Order: sequence, then C-alpha cells, then structure tokens
Amino acid sequence: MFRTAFRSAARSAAIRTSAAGASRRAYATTQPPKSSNTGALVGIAALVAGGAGYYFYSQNEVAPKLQTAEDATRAVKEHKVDYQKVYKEIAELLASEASEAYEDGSYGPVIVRLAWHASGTYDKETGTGGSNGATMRFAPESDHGANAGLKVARDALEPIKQANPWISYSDLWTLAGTCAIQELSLGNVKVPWRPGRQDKDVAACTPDGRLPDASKEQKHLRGIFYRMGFNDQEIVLLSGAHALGRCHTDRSGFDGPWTFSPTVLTNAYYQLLKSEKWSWKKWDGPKQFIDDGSRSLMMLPTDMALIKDKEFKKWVDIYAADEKRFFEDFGKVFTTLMELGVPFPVESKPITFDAINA
Ligand code: FMI
Repeated sequence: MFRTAFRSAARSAAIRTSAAGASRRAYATTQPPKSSNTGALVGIAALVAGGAGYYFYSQNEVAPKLQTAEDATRAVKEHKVDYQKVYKEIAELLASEASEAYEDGSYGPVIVRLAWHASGTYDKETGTGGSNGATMRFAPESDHGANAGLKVARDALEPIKQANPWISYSDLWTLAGTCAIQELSLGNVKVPWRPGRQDKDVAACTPDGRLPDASKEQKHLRGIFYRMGFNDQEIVLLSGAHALGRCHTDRSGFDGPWTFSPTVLTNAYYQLLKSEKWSWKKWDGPKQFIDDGSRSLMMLPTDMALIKDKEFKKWVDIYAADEKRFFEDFGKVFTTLMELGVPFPVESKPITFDAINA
C-alpha cells in the first residue's frame, strides 16, 4: 500500500513537473567496472606487508580499506572498489519491504537528514566538523538533541557497511544521502559524489549547537549556514529538502509533513510556502505553523523566515516558479554540503550515478 502510494505520488509529481521529462536525461556514469583482479590484490597485499602500501585489507583480504582521500581516488582509478554497487544496494534498501513498512513508505527522508547532520557541523573558520569523520556514531554527538531519531538511518545502513567493509561510514552516509536525493527525485536531481572521506574517532565529535535551531528565524539561520560557507540562495535551496519527510514529536518535538508527497522531491515546498495561508498551530508543542486549507501540513519558524525575509523570498519565488532550475541548483548545493570539511586531492573525480528509480 505504501509502495502504491509512493508510486502514485511519484507519478503525479512527475506528471505535474513539466520540466521533469526534459531534465531526466541519462548521465554517463564514471563508476569503475566490477572487476576484481586477484593477482593485483595479492601484489598490493605484499606491498602492505612490506610497509610500503597504502591499502589495509579487511578480514577476507578482498577489499582494500581506504585510509586517505588519495587512496580512494587511486582505488577508483585502479578499479579496486565499486561505488556503483554500493549505490545500487542503497537504492534497493530504499525500495525494500523494511523501507516500505517505515513511515510514509521510505527510509529516504531520514537518510537525507542523517547525511545532512553529519555534514552540517562544519565550521569553515576552524576547519572542524563536516562529513569527514562520521563522528555521529559516538556519544556525545549521537545524543545531541538535533540528532534525535537518526539511529533509524544509521541502523538501516549498517548491513550495507557490513557487506562492504572497505567503505568508510562517512563515505557510506554521504553516498546514501546522495542516492536518496536522486531516487526520491526520480532521477531529476543529479548529485555528483566523490569518495575519500575518512572516519575519525570519538575525540573528533563536534560540540552541541553546530546545527541550526528550528525555532529561530533568519538571523540565526544565516549565522549557522554562513559558518558552513553557504550564502542566502543556498540556504533557500537546501531548505527545499523539506519537501521530503516529516517532523516527529518524539524527535524534534515538532509534528507533521511539509508537503503532500513526503517521499518525492519536487519544488512543492516553495509552492506551498507561497500558496497556503499559514497560521500558528494551537497546541501544547513547540511553536510551528499549520496550513489553513488541509490543516495537515506544517512549517517551522525557520521555514517561514524564508518568505518573511526579502533576500530569501527572492529565491523562494524563483524556485517555486522553476522546478527544473531547482533540480539543477539543488544537485550542486547538495554535493557541496556532502563535501564540507573533506580534503579531497585536486585530481579526485566526481562520480555521477544513474538513478535506478527514474
Ligand atoms: Fe531539516 N528538519 N532542517 N533539513 N530535514 C527536519 C527534518 C528533515 C531543520 C529542521 C528540521 C535541512 C535544514 C534544516 C531534512 C532535510 C534537511 C526536522 C524534523 C526539523 C525540526 C525532525 C524530526 O524528525 O522531528 C532546520 C530548520 C534546523 C536544523 C534546518 O536548517 C537541510 C539543509 C536538509 C537537507 C538538505 C529532511 C529530509 C527531514 C525529514 C526527516 C524525516 O525523518 O522525515
């Protein structure tokens, strides 16, 4: 039933989107072929044993464990790892029965939120935080209020980590966010992704308070996102991800979805911000907005700030009117988000995956 709902919502979103067909072009993939050359692996194992190699082998001695971004770039070049395979496994997870049985019928939104919260801790002044580390595996970061509920996403991805021990958690989580954006947008958003993140230990956990507080408004939003290196246009763009998913009283305290199709990424968030009449919800919970029409949608104070503030509103108008542009710009900014704090080597090349659910 969830799948049917998802598919029909997806279809109607796709139909509604006149730009969708045009933008659903097939991108070339640059992922390595699924070859594994045992001879070469044995050779590299010998190098490792001699202390001169870059790769450390996992228990089955098949997959290299990547130590640095340079290792990842080299491994891709040498066809030692297959990120397309991992992408496919994540896409299959999103379409799995467990995912269907999860609220609204998809793990996708909570996985997007995991990838964003793992990246959005970045501080450009100190170079700390960001997606390079996956320190949310550890307390205290896993217990930060902003990360409530993200265990669902981490646990859902764990079997994929176990099946591919060579991939770092930081690469897995960002690849999973990338995959979810592509799959939930039915292939309309392309998110080029680069491997090479390294997991860090508990000492690298970021302090609480690095992520935005949804109860605040534009000044706070700017302060936090500028610290990551984003500008006003990008703040509005990133907020468009709230077309997906919902708020939970037992996680953030807020309640409800932003759009009618929370498992399909469209520009509906901007359209609804503009078209609906929003008023304060009368309830016992934190201050949030409810739409006067269906009374089933919500907006956070930070969402409403995007139409209250003139500079932000300019971009809301643009993305509400032009979904094709939203898809294109969103793909780029999501890549930037996923790369915050990652010291990629200059020669590292992005991989563009084909969406499976396009
Ligand atoms: Fe959002 N979010 N978000 N969000 N988010 C969610 C859920 C949610 C905030 C607040 C907020 C971004 C930015 C910001 C995303 C994606 C993204 C919730 C409900 C809250 C309160 C959590 C819950 O489960 O109760 C802000 C205002 C403060 C942190 C904010 O700046 C960005 C940049 C993104 C990705 C690009 C998604 C997909 C969800 C739905 C999660 C779910 O479980 O359904």
